[in-house]
Amino acid sequence: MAAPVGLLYDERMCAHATPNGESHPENPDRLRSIWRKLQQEGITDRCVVMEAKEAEDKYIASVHSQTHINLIKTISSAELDSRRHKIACKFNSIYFNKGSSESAYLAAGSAIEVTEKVAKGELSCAIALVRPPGHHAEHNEAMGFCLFNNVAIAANYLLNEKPELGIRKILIVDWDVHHGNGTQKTFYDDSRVLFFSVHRFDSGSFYPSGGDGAYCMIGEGPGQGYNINVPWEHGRCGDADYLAVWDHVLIPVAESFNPDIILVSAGFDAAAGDPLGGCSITPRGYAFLLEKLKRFAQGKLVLLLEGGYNLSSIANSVLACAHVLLGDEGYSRKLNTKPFESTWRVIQLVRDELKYYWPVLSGKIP
Ligand code: 6DK
Ligand code: ZN
Repeated sequence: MAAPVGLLYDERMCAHATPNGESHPENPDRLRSIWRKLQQEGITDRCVVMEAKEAEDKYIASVHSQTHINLIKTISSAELDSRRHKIACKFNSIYFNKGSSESAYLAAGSAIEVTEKVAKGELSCAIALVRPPGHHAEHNEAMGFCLFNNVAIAANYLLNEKPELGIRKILIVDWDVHHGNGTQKTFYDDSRVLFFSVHRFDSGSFYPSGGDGAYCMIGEGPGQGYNINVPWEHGRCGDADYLAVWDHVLIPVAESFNPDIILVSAGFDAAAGDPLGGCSITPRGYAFLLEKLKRFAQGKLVLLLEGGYNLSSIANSVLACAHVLLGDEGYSRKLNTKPFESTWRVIQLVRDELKYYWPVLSGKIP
């Protein structure tokens, strides 16, 4: 019998919230709305439900500086919210309250926990509903609602701490609408981790603005060719655009790379209705994209929640992904909309940039 599907949810990760109750898109209701939906639809009964465990500092240290770890560790005991607020202002798009440290440690620990269980085969695949999100967090910096880089910590854990599990090559697929700058930096010169990100770029003006998400950022040293960015020049991209990127960039590269496990930085802010993303992926679209990843690495797939700010869009999108992981039929139907002309241009630029490293990308798009 196939190993079960894991689902991690822990109310303690709802403790991270704005200090004075100001509204913020990255709030605890995000997790709760997803969880409620999965309960209503009977998904929670069909999965192995897991609780979070705090990550140990030594594993977080594979990505973050000791200074950064100390800051996150002590931020919740900083005397007053006003003091935390002042510290948060030094960062870019960050808030802290008294629950922030514990939530950050639980999110990173959850990523490690589910990833290890999937790598071992105790779970066939898994979804970890974590927050705060992680993919913007850099070596020495919290930013973009992210405190610790959960996905990078989990990937390093497998590679550095668990060689006996035989995970030598990890594909990270970041479909959050924002570029995963922190993850990119962590593995920029590392050929064991292929980082693939598709995100809004808008000539470098879309968060996290700057040039890091450009298609010419392909990695360096031994990591050259192992960093792939697909930067949208505008919003409105949807199922057909993402599908074209999968068919003409990600899937051919994944076939050549042949990963031992796939970690998805699964933000749902490119979903239709998201207030920050401006894109239009449907739940069925997400299901279709995920289905295409299932045939790699013997189905060893881990979804780690990143962004996504429309409560019903994220709940319905995670639900569709859960159906795919559970092997339910009929959730990933091809949609017959067409990609934008600009999508083909971006895809061709990415293919030309990377064809030297991935010959399968040579030539014009069929
Ligand atoms: N700030 C993320 O989704 C985080 O990638 C995105 C961070 C965007 C910061 C800029 C921004 C707002 C917008 C509206 C209201 C308050 C702040 F890391 C992830 F969570 F995944 O749009
Ligand atoms: Zn995002």
